[in-house]
Amino acid sequence: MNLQEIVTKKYNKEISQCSNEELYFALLEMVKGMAEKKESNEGKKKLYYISAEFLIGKLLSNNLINLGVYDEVRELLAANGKDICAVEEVEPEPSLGNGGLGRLAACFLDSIATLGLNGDGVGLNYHYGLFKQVFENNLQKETKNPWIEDQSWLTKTDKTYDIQFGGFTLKSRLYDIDVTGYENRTNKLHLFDVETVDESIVGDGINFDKTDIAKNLTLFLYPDDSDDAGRILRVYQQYFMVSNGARLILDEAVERGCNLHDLADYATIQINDTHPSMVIPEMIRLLMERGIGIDEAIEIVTNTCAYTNHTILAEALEKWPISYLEKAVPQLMPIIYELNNRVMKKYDDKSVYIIDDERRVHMAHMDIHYGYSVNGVAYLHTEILKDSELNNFYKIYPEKFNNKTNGITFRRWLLHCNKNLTSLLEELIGSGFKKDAMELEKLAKYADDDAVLEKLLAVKDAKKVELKNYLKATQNIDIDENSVYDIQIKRLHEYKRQQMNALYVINKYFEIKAGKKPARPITAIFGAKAAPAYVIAKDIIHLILCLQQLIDNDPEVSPYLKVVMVENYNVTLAEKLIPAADIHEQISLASKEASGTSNMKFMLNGAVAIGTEDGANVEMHDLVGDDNIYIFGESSDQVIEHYAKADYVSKKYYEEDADIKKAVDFIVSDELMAIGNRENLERLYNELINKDWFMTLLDWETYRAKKDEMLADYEDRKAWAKKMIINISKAGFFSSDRTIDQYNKEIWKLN
Ligand code: 26V
Repeated sequence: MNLQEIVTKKYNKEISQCSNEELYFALLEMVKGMAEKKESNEGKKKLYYISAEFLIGKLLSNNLINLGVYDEVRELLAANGKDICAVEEVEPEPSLGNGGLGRLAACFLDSIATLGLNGDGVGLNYHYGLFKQVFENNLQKETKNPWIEDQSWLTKTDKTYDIQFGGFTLKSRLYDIDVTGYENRTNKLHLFDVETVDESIVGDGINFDKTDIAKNLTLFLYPDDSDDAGRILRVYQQYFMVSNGARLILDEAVERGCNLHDLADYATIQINDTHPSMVIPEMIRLLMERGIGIDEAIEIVTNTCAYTNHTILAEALEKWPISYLEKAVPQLMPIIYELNNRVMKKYDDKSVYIIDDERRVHMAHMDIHYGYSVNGVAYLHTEILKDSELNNFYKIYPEKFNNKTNGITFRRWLLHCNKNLTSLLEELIGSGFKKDAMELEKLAKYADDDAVLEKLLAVKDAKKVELKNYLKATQNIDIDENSVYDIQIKRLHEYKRQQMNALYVINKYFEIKAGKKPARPITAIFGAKAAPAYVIAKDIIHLILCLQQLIDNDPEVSPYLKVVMVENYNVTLAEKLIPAADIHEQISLASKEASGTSNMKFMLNGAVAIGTEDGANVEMHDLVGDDNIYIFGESSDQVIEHYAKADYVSKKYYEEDADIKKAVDFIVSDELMAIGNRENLERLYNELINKDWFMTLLDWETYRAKKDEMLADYEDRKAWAKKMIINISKAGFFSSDRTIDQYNKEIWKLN
């Protein structure tokens, strides 16, 4: 049915008479109908991308683009006096992910469908997602983020399983979301839910009874893990996800003619970080239940599962106490013991055991021993895994280790979010880049073409005005479209060093006060959610919000400097912020950011990076050369050595550098105390001078010098536009189509 037919059937109205909401629901129905008609790949072997997070963002526009009807729909709406952007606004954004890892999973699904591969996603249907961030008194507060309406992208299926936990059983139900490929097939995102979930148990903010598993299992993604109850709930969630996933995989394989002994010819499972790692013992258990002996079951599963590592941060590598597993999933423990015994018999090295001396199960260790592939997510990250973090495993299984540098879908991060730039590119190099991102290289020939550079700057200016209007309309924030937009958007974490950027802002504030005005006003934009229990991260948000208020109210400084912390940073906001950025901040402590993916999105949209040699920045630097990226700071080797020698002392930097001292002291100044809370600001101040585990002060001086250099260079508009065009021309490598093609050729081998 076309849109008018649906509108007539649903509302008995003309398109022009419908509200934006009615049009949204009608389009939803239309898209679902179109997606259903697309065939899926019925190849013998199928990929299952299992992930606790799929940060899918709004789906309407993307689906319209991928189905090839976006322009047609936009025109039809316009002819009826309707604006497609206003209809898009109606769609709620699900927050089914924390950040990069979840967004990567969503980009991957898009590319898997676009490349026509036989592969689906498997995850959980969290009713309230992660959380919605609100600011109150310059502090982050968490509230629930409901997104499931009567009509939604979810399609209820009749697939249900009985999932057994220690002492009780829960009935699951599968919901599907269509994943439309760009002018290609449609795949599925399978999200499991529990029938007994009870939304009414959520009280204030995101508080709920963490022990009532039947009622709370799929309410939230990763609830606060600062206490035992929260952590055990994560185990329940993870087991629920993988037990359902494993049953679905077996059912589908059998339907396609698999006899279970040959499962690895029918299915491959990509384990996205360690959250789904229990799929290994669970699949072994299910195969044994179906009559396969343990040796063979282990072999089958090892040939089916592949693991992706997304971080080297020790605190993020999951190690579950046996006591948790005994309580939640006792049926897995005999298998986990057996897997560990086999490792102990073979290797005389405790560091590779699955169970440690403190009776904790190292999920990554299980993945590496009992999977056939281990990959990192950027060149440097994989090298660090091989050389240090997982070196003892690399020595045992060198053939399992491989790199798959992350990527992003250009459908969402160019075609959808930056139609102005897309049109300009089409005008210059044709539309081949939409299918083959490497064709962006053709742009390089325009790097010295003044007329093209002017047009590119005009596109950027238009997106800057759009952002200004959007922030005014949605958050009542005023920004100056003639200022430099300097943007840092990512989860709030000390290793990402938002605090270093904040100290730069403080330093600029002092310079302006002292009469040294920047050549052009600067707008420093931040967007970040902090984990609810991550105290210092919340203190950093507090500092940034206090700086925002202080500067806004200082007429001496505010014409030249503005700080903005956008509320509830999410995919939708990223789509507005990224096309408008002049400068993007990729300033993690070298070695700590596995890859980063916003760096790729900014690059594609013609922003220039200031960054450390970390994650995918390294590859970006190689691609664009020294002139088109601003690199500063100590190398990952130097940082790793500081940790090994324990020789970094932040106090030394604080005491020996007057500018650092002045900026850090300002955190506890009377001016800021008058706005903020003593407790938060003092804690952050003390952390920085007494601990600073992620070495903010180490790189601060080189960061400041590099950013000043960058801001000076920005004033040569033509030279800057050339940097923009070179960044765009080299961004093709970061298409997730390239990444997925490599996963398929080197790991999945789908036919
Ligand atoms: C998780 C946790 C959980 C406990 C508290 C601290 C903490 C810190 C970090 C994490 C990260 C988990 C894994 C993750 O999200 N990694 C991100 O994956 C992206 C996609 O590969 C990659 O671009 C980012 O660099 C990486 O941080």
